[in-house]
Amino acid sequence: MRDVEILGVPMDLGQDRRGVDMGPSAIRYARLRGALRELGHRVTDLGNVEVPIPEVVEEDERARHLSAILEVCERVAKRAAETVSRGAFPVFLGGDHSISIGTVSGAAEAGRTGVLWVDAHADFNTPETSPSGNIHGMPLAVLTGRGHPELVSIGGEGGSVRPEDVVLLGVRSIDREERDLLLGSGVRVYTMKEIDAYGAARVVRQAISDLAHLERVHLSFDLDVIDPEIAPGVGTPVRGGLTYREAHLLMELLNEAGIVTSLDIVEVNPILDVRNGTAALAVEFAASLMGRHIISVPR
Ligand code: Z70
Ligand code: MN
Ligand code: MN
Ligand code: MN
Repeated sequence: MRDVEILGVPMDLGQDRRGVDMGPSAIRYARLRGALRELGHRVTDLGNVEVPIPEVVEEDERARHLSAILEVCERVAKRAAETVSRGAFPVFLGGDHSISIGTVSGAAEAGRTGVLWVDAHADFNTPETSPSGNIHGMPLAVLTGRGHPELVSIGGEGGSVRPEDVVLLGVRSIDREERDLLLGSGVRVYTMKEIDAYGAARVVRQAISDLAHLERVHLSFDLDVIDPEIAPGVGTPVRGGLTYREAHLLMELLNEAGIVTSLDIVEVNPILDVRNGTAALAVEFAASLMGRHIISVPR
């Protein structure tokens, strides 16, 4: 049983498609709190952090909406640090993936923290390499100390996490210069190619052992890692993603390993979704991570 604290961050400033700001509502509507309570956890919903809408914030060419995102992430980091200092397990609801600059930085205040970044994208651009200027394509670079200095400074000097403590899983869309930066970084990368070639079980077990030296691991789960045929409610769908069964297996193996200490659920876009199915999937996966077993066979 864990103390779980839910915090919504309805931010859509990190990318161009409207709708991810409704992600926290969609995930709550899909009964996240009830699902976690049924597993025996004590769950508190802390509500949402206030986020300005794109209509009222300033643009910025190479890092769009920079100052507003910076300001929100600083507040999110504070809230995240409060939750982990209470010994609770935080679940952050996005919003686009730029929120993780705040969530991970705050969670990492509890001590050295690893990151499992599960995403179709690498999110390893900087304002110099980014083809879009969208900050949701930059958070993992920022967290490892690369990119806009003001964003990097949220996690203190050199970033919030060490590249050797970061594993990226499920990737299948990387920009050229982003790729060069990522390959030189020391971050471990398992693309869909490895999952197809070796199977999800083997790759996930390897990822878990890569992170086994850490007492704290943050799971940042971008719903666009799931195949868009079953998870259409995301801003940037990319074909060839994780199946329903692969994603559950990932969560079940993580649950078994017991290594995850904080969670983001990001990039759910209810406007593009079909009957809130993507948010419902997100809740199912969160429940698998937090202890749901369909059947448990004693060994
Ligand atoms: C692209 C960029 C991205 C999420 C799309 C896309 C990045 N590499 N990240 N969806 N979550 O614009 O930087
Ligand atoms: Mn704008
Ligand atoms: Mn992402
Ligand atoms: Mn993505």
